[in-house]
Amino acid sequence: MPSFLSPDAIRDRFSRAMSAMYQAEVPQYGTLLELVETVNRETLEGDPELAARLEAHDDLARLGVERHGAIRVGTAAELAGLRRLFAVMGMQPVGYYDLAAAGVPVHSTAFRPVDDAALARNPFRVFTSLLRLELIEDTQLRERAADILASRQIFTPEALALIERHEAQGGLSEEDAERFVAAALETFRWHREATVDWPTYCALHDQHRLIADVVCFRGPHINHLTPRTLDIDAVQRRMPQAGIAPKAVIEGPPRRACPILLRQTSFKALEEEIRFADRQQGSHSARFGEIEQRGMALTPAGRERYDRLLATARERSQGLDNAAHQQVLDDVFTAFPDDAAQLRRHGLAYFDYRLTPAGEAVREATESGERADLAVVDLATVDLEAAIARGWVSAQPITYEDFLPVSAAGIFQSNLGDARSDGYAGHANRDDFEQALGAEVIDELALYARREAASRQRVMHALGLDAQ
Ligand code: OOG
Ligand code: NI
Repeated sequence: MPSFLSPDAIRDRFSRAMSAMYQAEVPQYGTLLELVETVNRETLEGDPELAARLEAHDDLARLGVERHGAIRVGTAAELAGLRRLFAVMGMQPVGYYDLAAAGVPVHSTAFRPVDDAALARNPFRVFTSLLRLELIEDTQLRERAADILASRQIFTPEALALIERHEAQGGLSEEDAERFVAAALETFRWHREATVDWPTYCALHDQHRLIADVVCFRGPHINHLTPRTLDIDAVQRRMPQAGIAPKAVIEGPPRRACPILLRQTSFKALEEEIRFADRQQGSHSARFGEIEQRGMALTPAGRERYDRLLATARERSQGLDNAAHQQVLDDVFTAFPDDAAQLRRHGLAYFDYRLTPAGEAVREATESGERADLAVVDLATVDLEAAIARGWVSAQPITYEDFLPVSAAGIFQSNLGDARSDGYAGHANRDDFEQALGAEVIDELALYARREAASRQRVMHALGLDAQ
């Protein structure tokens, strides 16, 4: 058996290489990283408890590692190729996001690691959007765009060869993995030269800037990377002082004692010099930087409540600045419990159950058949809630590892610079997306539910309560 480098290690190397490339290409992203680092450091200094918690989870060392990036592709073949490329790094398509309803002619998934150990090692995800050419009304332009896309190859021959080798062997050696990372990086590089002439660019751009961004270049340049911040409100506030122009508002839920889902904000895409195929000089803007702060994953019931409250808040906060927008969110979200025990009892969020030291003692007593110490307890009446109340079991919220379509649309819109935000007529079409991808997307909610159920079953079994 040849020895392979683990997919987690390949993903870790790849995300670091991507970060280095992006910092070199987009200096303002480096400035954002510095600001995030400063705010993270100050937050930890002011909150030793948080620092201890991160340290205990081995999270401090990885705090500076990017959490996600994003790309956009134009054809089914490109999307399917990316699925194979990301599989080398243990990243699978999770979730389906329809953004057409929010005025962005794409649908998307996130390639990400799935199991806990892989997420803990390096959670790097790539939010990947497929352009929906069928939503371009002008037939001639639609066909022209399809022709241009059909003639490009976004993967290098070496990347393709190594993907095939990975599929044939079930892994890559250290040396091949190193070559793979370098070759894969080429797909996501920025090109200062467009593949089309200026009039073609303008025609596509007039339809939608996103269409020009996807169609007019050699490949799906990485359009942003996203580190983790411990205080997104502080970074948003301090961006202007650092010479960075933030988008108008932080997307997602408000700040909470028990953070839920995902909060995100970004700086606006920069105008960059481009040389067109007819030697015309011009510019294009696509690339920006983003930050994220994650909270707990919500159950379908919790998510439904979140979506409803968010819609209410958005209606009331049209046109407001971030401070006022956050105030509206705060007010509206008072209807959403902000206490871990309540969130659990109401079935609004997912939890990971573990035995406490007291629970371990019960387990040992159970295993050795000495339950005398428990004689006072009628075990038949002890369910999970009672085991938690007795201090035998702890419930840790499960972190949300995915994305939010309304937030994603907000990030897109603020970087497209278009006033247009009316929805496209087309319906969400998950089947088409999966057809293009060549696989089904994994249901993110099923992943959380499975993890919660497994942890529940483990503790109940350990306590000898699973026979009930
Ligand atoms: C993707 C925007 C969505 C997120 O974090 O929600 C996104 C894009 O602009 O291509 O990255
Ligand atoms: Ni993003």
